[in-house]
Amino acid sequence: DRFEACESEYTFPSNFEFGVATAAYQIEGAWDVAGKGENIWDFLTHNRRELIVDGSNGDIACDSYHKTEEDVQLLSDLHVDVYRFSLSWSRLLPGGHANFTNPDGIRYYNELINALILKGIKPMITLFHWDLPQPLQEIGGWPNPYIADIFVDYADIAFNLFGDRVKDWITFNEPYQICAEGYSTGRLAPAYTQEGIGGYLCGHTLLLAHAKTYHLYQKDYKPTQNGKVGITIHGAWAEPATDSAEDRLSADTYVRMYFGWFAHPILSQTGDYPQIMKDMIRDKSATQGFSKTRLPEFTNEEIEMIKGTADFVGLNHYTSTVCSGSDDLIDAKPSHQNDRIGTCSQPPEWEGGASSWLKVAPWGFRKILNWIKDEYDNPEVIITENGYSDTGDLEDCARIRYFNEYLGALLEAIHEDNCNVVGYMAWSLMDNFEWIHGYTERFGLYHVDFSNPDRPRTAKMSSYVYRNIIDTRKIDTSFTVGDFGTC
Ligand code: PNW
Repeated sequence: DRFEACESEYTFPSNFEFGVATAAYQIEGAWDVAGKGENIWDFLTHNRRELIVDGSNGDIACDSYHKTEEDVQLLSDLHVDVYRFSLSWSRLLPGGHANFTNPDGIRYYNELINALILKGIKPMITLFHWDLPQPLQEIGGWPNPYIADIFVDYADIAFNLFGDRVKDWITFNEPYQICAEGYSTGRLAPAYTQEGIGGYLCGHTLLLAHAKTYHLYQKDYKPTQNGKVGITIHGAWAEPATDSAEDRLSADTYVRMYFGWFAHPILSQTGDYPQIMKDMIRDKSATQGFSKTRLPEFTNEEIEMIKGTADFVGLNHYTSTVCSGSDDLIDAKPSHQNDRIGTCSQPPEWEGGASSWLKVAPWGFRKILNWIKDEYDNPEVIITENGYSDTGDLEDCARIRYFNEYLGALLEAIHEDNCNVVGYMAWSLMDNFEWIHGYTERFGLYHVDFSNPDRPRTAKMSSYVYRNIIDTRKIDTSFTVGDFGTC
């Protein structure tokens, strides 16, 4: 059970890498400074303000664009080995295309990378964390297959500019969220609602863009730069409500059609989308009167081209869900939800964070890690995000408990189950713009005062707890910090 997990005497291996993660749009601000182009989050927050719960935007956010030295100092104070951040595509290539590179974007990321290296912190770059250049949206965004090669051009420029110093690359952050939320449910930019159609077209382009980028790196950069390229996939665990075959199938299908949508083509022996996903969408599409399946199909060459294109798999994990029920074709409108089997939800009694979807279930972390190990022959995994939201208290005891419990579950997965996890990034370095939830949900180890134009950062209690874990490689549930009370 979860309390046992945090009493763990296991330690993190000495070469295990700890870090924190952020994303450009959520922290940088400076949205139109020094030649930066407009992206889909600038556009959405400025033009569809009603979609953001507090009507806010990332125009200034944490103002990290102007605080390179200060933020690198925070990272140094935390004793992290790695800092995972994303590049703003529009800051580097204002129009999205490779024909014009913005010198100020190059300067800004060079200064950040150099400052990190000076402090002994390894930069890990996410090429795409949701902020597509608006001009590329205007030609259709990710459902347009031509965007794949435009992305590869952008990646090429980034490898070329920064790859001498950056050895850890992530192509995409959470393709499921980019596609299903951006083009199907409409909960993320560009907030399109082509349910059951747009998301699959988007996913198809992303997989091709990812694989082509991987091969570009192998061919042109790996021989001289010798880094690694991976992809970050969001993976919630789905637990069957009961032991019935029906509930187990419902939960299994959830994991395969969510995490597996992007993991299977890249990590499995056979490649391509998961069989159950192809079957479900083909059958439902036929019933719904479509002439062919709504899930695009890869050619055999494409299947081979995508297979094996990850030196590591990044896992973003926060929570779990419970699934039950059988396939129900009655009133099945096209949607990703209806393409799965049964329904999934989180029991109301589960303790939760400020984000409605974030319920605390550390045992699910261990289970998804074991599922990945068993399904894909124990690939190298880096936890690229894990964290807890509240409303911003400095004495953030619930966050501390969350980290202790989830890291305890991770220790068990490493030591008892042999899961090949080599690194862990906490989300997030500091409170930031939490997408459609604006500044109402806070994930930071550092507090940011968004009412102060200077955006001062203040260490929360959890930052000291996390530093102690990094220093000692152990979880100490009784760890306390001088100025704070006890949890
Ligand atoms: C991640 N879920 O998204 C993103 O990568 C971050 O940018 C974001 O700030 C962070 O989590 C916190 O929300 C998620 O459905 C998307 O469980 C979906 C889920 C969780 C996180």
